[in-house]
Amino acid sequence: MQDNLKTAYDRDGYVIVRKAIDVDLVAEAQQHVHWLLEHNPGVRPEQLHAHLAWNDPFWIRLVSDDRLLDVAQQFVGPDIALFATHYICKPPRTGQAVLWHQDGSYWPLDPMEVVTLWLAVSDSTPENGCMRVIPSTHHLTLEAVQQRTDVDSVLGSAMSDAHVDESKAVDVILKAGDASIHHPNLIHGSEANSSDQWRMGLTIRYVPTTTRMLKPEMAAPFLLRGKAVPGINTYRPRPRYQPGVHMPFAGCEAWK
Ligand SMILES: O=C(O)CCC(=O)C(=O)O
Repeated sequence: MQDNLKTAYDRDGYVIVRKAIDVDLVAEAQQHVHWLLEHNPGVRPEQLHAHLAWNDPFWIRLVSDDRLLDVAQQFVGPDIALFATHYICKPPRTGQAVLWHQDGSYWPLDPMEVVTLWLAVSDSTPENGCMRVIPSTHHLTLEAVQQRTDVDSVLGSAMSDAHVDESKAVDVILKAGDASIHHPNLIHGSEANSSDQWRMGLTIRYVPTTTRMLKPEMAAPFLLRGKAVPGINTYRPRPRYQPGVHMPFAGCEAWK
């Protein structure tokens, strides 16, 4: 595991981690996306999030994988909670864009100490709508977002174009199993999927347990490693695996 991630992150507001997880776990995550879509007809593949994770042992197993927590620990320290997690999966040809934004503009967190690990569940390329970032914009303050109805998009909102210098944008090109980490103030987004391939990504928002989640009903608060801080956050119990209810996965017996 790379242990010098913080230098690039502090400079650029993001950093790439190659081969964050192995091919078997990637395959299970891909299977999970299709399982979720089958069990939630009517939910767009860009919108698999929030309460869907609350009672899903594989989802919590994935976000609490030790390799991912070891990465997160470099940014948030040893006491780690999950704040939110969202599969943003763009189907071939119809997958929607994510308009330019800073994550922190949306988040009820106090303080805004949080890091996103974006896990590539498929290859992520300019053609299929990989994430695009504007390096070093994490030094900027958070700007308000406005509703946008002129274009189909995952968030339905964006920051004002006045704050975005798209000529400086960089494509975050990842292989399935790689991850990128980004800062809550970093300006980023992604294009629609114009290819014949799926683009699957899982956002995982890790916080130190000193960060208060002000709207837990909208979050996925799980204690993943280390200690909770008394009086800060109420964590959900880990979901138990029930055959026939949940997707089976390697090691699911230990989650019963
Ligand atoms: O998945 C994407 O294309 C964008 C991800 C994003 O906006 C985020 O992680 O905040």
